[in-house]
Amino acid sequence: LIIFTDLDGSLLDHHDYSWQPAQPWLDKLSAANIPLVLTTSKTPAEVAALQSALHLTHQPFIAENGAMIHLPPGWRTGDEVPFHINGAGYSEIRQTLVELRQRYDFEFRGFGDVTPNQVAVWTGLSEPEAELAMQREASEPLVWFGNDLDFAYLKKCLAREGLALTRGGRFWHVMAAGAGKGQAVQWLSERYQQKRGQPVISIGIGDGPNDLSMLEAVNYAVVIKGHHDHEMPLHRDDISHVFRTSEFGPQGWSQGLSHFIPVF
Ligand code: 2M8
Ligand code: MG
Ligand code: MG
Repeated sequence: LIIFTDLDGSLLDHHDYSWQPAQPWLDKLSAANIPLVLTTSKTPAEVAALQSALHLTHQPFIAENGAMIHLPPGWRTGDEVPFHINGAGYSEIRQTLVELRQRYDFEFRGFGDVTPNQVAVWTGLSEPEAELAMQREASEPLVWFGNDLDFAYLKKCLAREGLALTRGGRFWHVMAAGAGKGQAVQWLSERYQQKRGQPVISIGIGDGPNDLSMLEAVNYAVVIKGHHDHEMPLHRDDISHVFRTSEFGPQGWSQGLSHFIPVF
């Protein structure tokens, strides 16, 4: 068994980023040696900090919505690098966004346009935490201030450059088209399978539209009640494979695990 989990709004509370209500379940997973793979839109710098707070530093993780996969020592073969990057790097993404904005007057602000204080105000993170969130490697979160028509046009322009927009809890995220949490989960599941020499069963846990591809890529899906009104449609939406929680954040997270792993 492997568990892939989103952070904000799932393992972490949407507002204060706490995970206390999930602590009993975190302890059970670690006692049973069940890998918990953080699968998030956060940066590698943010995930590394959280991994050590959660005592998960020996695990691989998926950052920046699947654009970055980190393999810890012991997971790499030969001259393999610690990070796998899917698609365009950050400076390339920024350059494309800035050029498009100059040409069409698109109204958006990305993390690369603002100060750590502004990111702290947007997110509720502290300024030092905001600085970690601004260390982007392969995706750019942005706030859109324009109208729907212009947004649709931005989407089209980005698609021509091989980039796509996906929706997080607070921001739109620009990243390589085709990269995503689902693709990264699939890639990493295969690595686990190779390492163990047997098929693995996976549970995915997420609350937002950017989690849908991950929830499709796992065997069992926990859809956490979200602080948004987007529908969370899944292809195989039957009660034996998908559980939708009645609670938010880390409470819902625990509810989901208790549903699929009732023996603990
Ligand atoms: C950003 O991501 C969240 C996740 O859903 C969002 O879009 O609301 C990230 O880019 C991340 O780096 C940051 O920690 C987070 C803080 O709210 O916002
Ligand atoms: Mg989330
Ligand atoms: Mg997320």
